Amino acid sequence: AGIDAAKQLAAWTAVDEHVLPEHKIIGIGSGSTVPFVVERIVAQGKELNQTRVFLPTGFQSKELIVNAGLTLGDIDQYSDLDVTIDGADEVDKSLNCIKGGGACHLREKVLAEAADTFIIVADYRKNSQTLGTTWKQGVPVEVTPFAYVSLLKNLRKMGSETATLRMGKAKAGPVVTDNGNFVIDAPFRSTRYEKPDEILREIKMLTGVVEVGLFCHMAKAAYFGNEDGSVTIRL
Ligand code: DER
Repeated sequence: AGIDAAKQLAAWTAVDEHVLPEHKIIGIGSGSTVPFVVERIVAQGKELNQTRVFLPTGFQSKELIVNAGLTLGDIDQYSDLDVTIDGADEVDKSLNCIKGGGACHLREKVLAEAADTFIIVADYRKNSQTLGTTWKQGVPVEVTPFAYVSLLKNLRKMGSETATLRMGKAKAGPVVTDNGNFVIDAPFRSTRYEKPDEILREIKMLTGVVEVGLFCHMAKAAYFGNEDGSVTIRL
């Protein structure tokens, strides 16, 4: 099966097991796997979905919810979620994740934390023993634009010698997040990724950092769609 079939498989299996009729307040992540999550929830039927609200993790996620005819909820009103489902850029054996490939990790982490259950859905390319094995772009760090130069210096001093400001592809200048901030991608030597929560804490303490794309000890389960049409579930 191709990558998309693997994403769909992970998403459908996770929704079938973790988005049950009693779950009413649901966080929807960002990226190219979550559209399969939304399509599977829509398939649960209009009647059930009219009893639910769906909270987005950014512009793309909001569009997904609106275009699927699902009801948008605001986190200010629904601050306790039943379940949040999201993709990831890489997942290690302890379910620590690198997230932020889509520059949405600030709101993703807020909704992941606010949910009773946080579930990761991904294709087989994200299934690693240690972070940094397949994802080479580094740890995505959302930063306030005012501090990006000093942060590049401090991240390089911290051991990320090749930390770089994420530039737009179809846009001159840097990527700007849904929150009006910049993203620095900070690669580390592979041994550093063995203790992702140490990198997380060190980066988070740097002045000007808004949020770090390392989700440590947050996911309750990860669903990986495999090339052979099977699903790997890690708890
Ligand atoms: O930015 C993120 O963390 C998104 O969840 C994204 O990176 C997930 O990747 P995907 O497009 O492979 O689902």
